[in-house]
Amino acid sequence: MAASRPPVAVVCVGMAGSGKTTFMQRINAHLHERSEEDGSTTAPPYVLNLDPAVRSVPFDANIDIRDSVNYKEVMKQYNLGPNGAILTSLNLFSTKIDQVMGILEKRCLPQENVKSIPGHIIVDTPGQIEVFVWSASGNILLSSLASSFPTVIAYIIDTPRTTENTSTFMSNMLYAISILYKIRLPMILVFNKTDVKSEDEAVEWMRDFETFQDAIRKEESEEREGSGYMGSLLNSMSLVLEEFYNHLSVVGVSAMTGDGIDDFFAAIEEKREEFEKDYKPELERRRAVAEEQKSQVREQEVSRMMKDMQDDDDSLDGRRANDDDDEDAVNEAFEESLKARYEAALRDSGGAAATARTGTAAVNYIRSSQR
Ligand SMILES: Nc1nc2c(ncn2[C@@H]2O[C@H](COP(=O)(O)OP(=O)(O)OP(=O)(O)O)[C@@H](O)[C@H]2O)c(=O)[nH]1
Ligand SMILES: [Mg+2]
Repeated sequence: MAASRPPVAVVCVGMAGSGKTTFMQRINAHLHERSEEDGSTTAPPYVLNLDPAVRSVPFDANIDIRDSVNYKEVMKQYNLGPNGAILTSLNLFSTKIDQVMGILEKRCLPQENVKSIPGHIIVDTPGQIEVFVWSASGNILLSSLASSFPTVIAYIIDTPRTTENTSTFMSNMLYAISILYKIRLPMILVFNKTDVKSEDEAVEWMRDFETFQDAIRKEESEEREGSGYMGSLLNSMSLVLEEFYNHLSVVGVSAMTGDGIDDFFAAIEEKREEFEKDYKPELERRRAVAEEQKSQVREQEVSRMMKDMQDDDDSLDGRRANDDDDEDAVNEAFEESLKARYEAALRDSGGAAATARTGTAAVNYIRSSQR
């Protein structure tokens, strides 16, 4: 593998107990082996643990959220329950995202004088999936990763549990969709624990909705009298989901035995290309829109402030009735230059801090900078 291209970031998400951490351990071991085989070009993976509540991880993490945030202390200090403490820990960690990205970019992006870089960055996340996926900090972490590296979501599924019945299966698929649409990054469905139950049934349910509908009918005839509304909902959902399934890669693996891991990495390569082709331009478009919105807010801020100044001057100088044209022109030029300076000050201070300086405070700021 060429050392000149950036590694792909693989973020493992999935319901509690689906096997994320065991899967991380497996792919970590696999990639270490691979790097020993062709050691000269690809370094071992760079490993991140973002689960603050895990007691011990069965792999060496290069960056571990537990090194910077003490989950138990967060619980005590902020008087929080387990989920609140995980969320707060992630929030605290995400305030250091610049440092984290600095390290990642230094260690993982191609550089002169560095012989080999990792082919993959692998990331473990908390079992409280909603805390990670639906929080601002999760969003910050993922979008920062995706801004520097091709990023793929591995959605880990507990196959034996998920294929227990059609409604559990459908619930899990709907969850996967909600994550796909929320995160908007390429996703691989990883049917884990295939040493206990093969993924074949699940894959067939996805690929052929008639098979899924047969399974619903079978369940209904066996035990579910009176649950007709569920059956018809599941039936219609299976039709709707066909399109969604077409956009996903599906692999069956056993994190325990290592079965299917090569298929997983083949899917990662596919998704890396998809990221570059489809997702990256879209991400860049969204970033440009956000930047545009920010600069509009800045403009409005400046106009409002200039208006405030105008009002101040009008009330003070209302008595000076007949300003001549020359003076107007000078004032206009002066205001333009003030505006430019204020805009520059806003930009330099990153916007957020400076946007707080509104109204009179901003006027004072500019006036003091005139002296
Ligand atoms: N049989 C079998 N068991 C597995 C496999 N992968 C994980 N497990 C078991 O599933 C349980 C949960 O595994 P973890 O890796 O801790 O799952 P997790 O998703 O990280 O769990 P949380 O972090 O608590 O959400 C453990 O008992 C694992 O041994 C597998 O491929 N086959
Ligand atoms: Mg775990």
